[in-house]
Amino acid sequence: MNNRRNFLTGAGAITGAIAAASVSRVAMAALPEPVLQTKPDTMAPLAPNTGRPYNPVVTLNGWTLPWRMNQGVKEFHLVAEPVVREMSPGFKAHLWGYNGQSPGPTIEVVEGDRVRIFVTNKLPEHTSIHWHGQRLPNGMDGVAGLNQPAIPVGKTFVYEFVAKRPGTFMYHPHADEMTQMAMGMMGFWITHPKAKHPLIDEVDRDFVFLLNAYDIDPGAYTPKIMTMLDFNLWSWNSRIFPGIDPLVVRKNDKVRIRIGNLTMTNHPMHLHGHEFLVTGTDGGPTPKSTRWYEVTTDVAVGQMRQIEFLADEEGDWAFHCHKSHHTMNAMGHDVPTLIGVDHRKIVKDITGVIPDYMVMGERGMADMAEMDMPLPDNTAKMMTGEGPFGSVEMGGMFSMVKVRKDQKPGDYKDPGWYKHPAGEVAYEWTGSLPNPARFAAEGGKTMRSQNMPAKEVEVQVRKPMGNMKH
Ligand SMILES: [Cu+2]
Repeated sequence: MNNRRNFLTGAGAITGAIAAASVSRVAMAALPEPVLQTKPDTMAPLAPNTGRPYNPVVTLNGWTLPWRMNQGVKEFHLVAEPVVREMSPGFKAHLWGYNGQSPGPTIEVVEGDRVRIFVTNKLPEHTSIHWHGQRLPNGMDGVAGLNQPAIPVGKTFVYEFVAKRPGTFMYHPHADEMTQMAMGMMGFWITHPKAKHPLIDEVDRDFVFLLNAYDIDPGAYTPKIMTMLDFNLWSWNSRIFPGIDPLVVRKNDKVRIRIGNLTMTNHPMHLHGHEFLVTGTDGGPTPKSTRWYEVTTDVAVGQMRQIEFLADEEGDWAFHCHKSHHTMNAMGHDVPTLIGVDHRKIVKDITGVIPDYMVMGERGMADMAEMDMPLPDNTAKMMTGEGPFGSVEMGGMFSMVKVRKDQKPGDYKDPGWYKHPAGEVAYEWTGSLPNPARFAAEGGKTMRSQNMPAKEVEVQVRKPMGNMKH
């Protein structure tokens, strides 16, 4: 019997002798116990207690996978399986992921580490894992059919390679990719530098999260997998605001945030109150000469961006995708918005006949945040974040960087809302409001038009239009 084949046919078939003969010169006793995590909380950084030291990352609403050292090899065990992910409090989705969660746990290693990852397939169909961005032997790249046979249901495969270059990477299936990624199968991989690196600064806080998206009908539990662009849940690490934890930092901390995009569209990520540098991409750290300060950086499909800034302004600073449709949650009501149309008189009559009938805010969409409209069970409310001054009117890809001078080093606990110093909050003007003079004199124009239209034209913007599934 072919030893390698035998080794690859599953956990039951593995013995130390066969493994040693077929896959590696390093003897392998047994599979490492898979570690599972079912809570969606942000776990404390996992300080390495074996192997070489490094400064661990913090996975937003996620965790880092523990490993075991086996004769100098870092061994991890990923289990691909159906999971239930709480996407925000009270809203659970039936996804696929790894080790009890979607996304899977973050894997952290050090440049030069020899890594062995056992992947057990508990999905109802075959799978594989592609180690997005890594330098590795071709047969370890994880494209089913091209680099390896797909991992059949119930079987365990082994990937083994040296983490050659430091940087931020992702992992995801490369077998029935459309389905499996739409169902939430993905995770982060960090390779820390082995020594001081001229382009990689030491930071006080190092956050990671993936941008992902789902199309789950209101009241349903399972994502629709055929959707290409019209997703209705825009998430970070399969969480939507207000279910996304804040990024808590101490004033004057040097902060790094690593963002990977495994959705089908780009996301301009925007930070308030600070300027950042893009210090890394999929290809590793960026040369210093290419760095300039920004407040928004676009993360394209399949890309990773690493941003860094000095958190020297106290406060609760918004951090979000700048596509406004991506900071909303599910809208399953196929009703056009009619801003400016007063429906009050007729709505009462219609709801008597059609209980679900709803008019989308004739004064804009802000009503939606306050209106406690009846929703099917297990539906994420559209814009529900509640701040210290009322509704934040945000959902989806939104969180905050909370900068506090009294936050302890290494403490990630939410400090609550920022207490603004007296006189530092925008306030209502209660004096008189003079009319701008030019309106009366010049009809609102600083220069007269030469050719005025014969009839006055006035347009109304209807926004958003049509099918509101965002
Ligand atoms: Cu976006």
